[in-house]
Amino acid sequence: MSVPVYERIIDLLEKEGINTLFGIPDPGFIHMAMITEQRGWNVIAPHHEQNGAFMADGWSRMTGKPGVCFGTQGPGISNLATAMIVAKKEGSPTIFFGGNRSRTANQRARVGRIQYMNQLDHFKPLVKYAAIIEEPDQVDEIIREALRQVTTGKPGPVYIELPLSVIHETYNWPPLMEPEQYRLVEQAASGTMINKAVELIKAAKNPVMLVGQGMFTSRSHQAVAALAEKLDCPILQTSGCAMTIKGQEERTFAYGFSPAGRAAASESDLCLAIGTELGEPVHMGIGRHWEKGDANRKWIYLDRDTAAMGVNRPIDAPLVGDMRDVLPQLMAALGDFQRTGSEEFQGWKTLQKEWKEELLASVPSGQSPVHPARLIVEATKVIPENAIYAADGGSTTIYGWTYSQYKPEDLVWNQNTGHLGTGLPYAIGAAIATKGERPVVLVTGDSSFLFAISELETAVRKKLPIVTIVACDYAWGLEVGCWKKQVGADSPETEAHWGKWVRFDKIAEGFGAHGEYVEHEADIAPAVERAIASGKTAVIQVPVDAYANAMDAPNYEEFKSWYTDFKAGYGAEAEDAY
Ligand SMILES: Cc1ncc(C[n+]2csc(CCOP(=O)(O)OP(=O)(O)O)c2C)c(N)n1
Ligand SMILES: [Mg+2]
Repeated sequence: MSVPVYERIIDLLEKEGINTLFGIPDPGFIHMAMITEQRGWNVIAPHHEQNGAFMADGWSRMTGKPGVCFGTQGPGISNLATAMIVAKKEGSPTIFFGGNRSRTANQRARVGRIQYMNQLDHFKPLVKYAAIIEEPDQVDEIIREALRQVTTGKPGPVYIELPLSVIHETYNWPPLMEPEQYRLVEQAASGTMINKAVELIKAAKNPVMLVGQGMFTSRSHQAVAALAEKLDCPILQTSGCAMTIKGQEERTFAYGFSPAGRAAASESDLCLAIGTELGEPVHMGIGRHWEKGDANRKWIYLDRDTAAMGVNRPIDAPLVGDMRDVLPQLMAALGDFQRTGSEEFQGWKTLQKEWKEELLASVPSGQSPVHPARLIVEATKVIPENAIYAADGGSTTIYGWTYSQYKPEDLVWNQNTGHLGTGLPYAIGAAIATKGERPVVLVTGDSSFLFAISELETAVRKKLPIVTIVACDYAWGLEVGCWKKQVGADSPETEAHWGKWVRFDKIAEGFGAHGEYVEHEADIAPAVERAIASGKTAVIQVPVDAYANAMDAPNYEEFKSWYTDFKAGYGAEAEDAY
């Protein structure tokens, strides 16, 4: 049957279970938008293409499927460039479609071509794969290569260009194939290495599991929980995966940001690292909390990226594969083996409990403006079980890591890139992915919220239950701290502060959302509860103690230590941190 190019692309994406498109439709994409909506897809137009790409990323994080976004020729697609860089850094499988003029425009020498640039040359270095569909008969080949690239190895972005001259052409395509016919849909690990991992696990006295964002994006929560129960060992959260699997609360400690996490890492004799880059925020598995016992600690590393094995640190049992396939494989190989947690592990659980209680008791109360730690405690203690947590901001995020009373199973935030302004778009993507059935709570710094605040309209239009809590110091708080620490108490803090008169609650109302301005700590939790119960898009503005936000972010030394050039055997001082 003869079908236009734009429709064939949708057929191919639909085969992968994709049903959502983010972008601002223009003549290059209106037909695609129309046909997808007719088929029951979600089509979401953001107010900035970059935000649309971040929404696609948030959607992908909650579905485990590639996100799809598009931008019009010239300015629309150039607005997507940042998001391509971020997707590459974050390992987000995002398909970026760009419109363009007809293919002949690419070959012209004339100047002054309106809304035109050689897009491929600009974007090629930013993505894993970039191609222009020049002829209809290339559609299947190029789209399948795009799907192969985003989902294979380290997930990442691709760029596919659709010139106006091609998008409406029709063609008689062959029947659609199943994904397993054109790409790797299952990837189990080497049997030899699985056996080696089993031996290491059986021999270990104090194993730990270090679990990163890969668990979350592959939606492998339950498989990780089953393994942790079999090993009866701690789950150490990387900061990118600061989430807690239901039923695993007692064994879950933040690596680096909790005394129990630090103790478990340094006392362990085996680390099973899953879905993490083993990057600087976990000191590459070598520095700081790993330094003690490094010579005798064994490492099992499970990741999809063949080329990541043994790069940051030596690995004893590399398990290359998709954790959806490797975790069941490892469980089967372990058979009826069942560990009983060590005495040390019991001690870390007690340490964690006591530390949490002490921490809570130490949070300043009765201050005006509210202390940022108090804001986090009050705002997070009433978040319901099924909520998705989103984070954005500088000091606000650091306070959140330590003081959050909510243990999210699903957390969307931009940990690897640290790209501010992703919070609201991620929240929107996550809410769309869960069909508005789960509340999304975004805790954000005020400056970060302003980057994409226009998307409040999108959230209202799509009727999304997103509650945003804005910690207001009317400043780039983390940078204010840098000024004070590096230049001195009387530093000029050039352009680190901005208008104290800004009212986020009123801006929210202007967009059609519910807005509240809360000054007293006792009013925070009721406001959050009300907003969540309303099921509507809501913004709660809470002024916070700006000095504390800048200067007292907890575990700041730990955060600073991420920026260190670790060497094998590197010590705990983090002297050369920035
Ligand atoms: C896009 C982007 N620009 C700049 C930075 C550097 N940066 C990191 S934290 C921060 C301050 C964030 O301020 P705010 O969102 O108000 O949070 P606060 O620190 O005040 O809690 C800045 C500028 C960044 N990470 N990302
Ligand atoms: Mg701020």
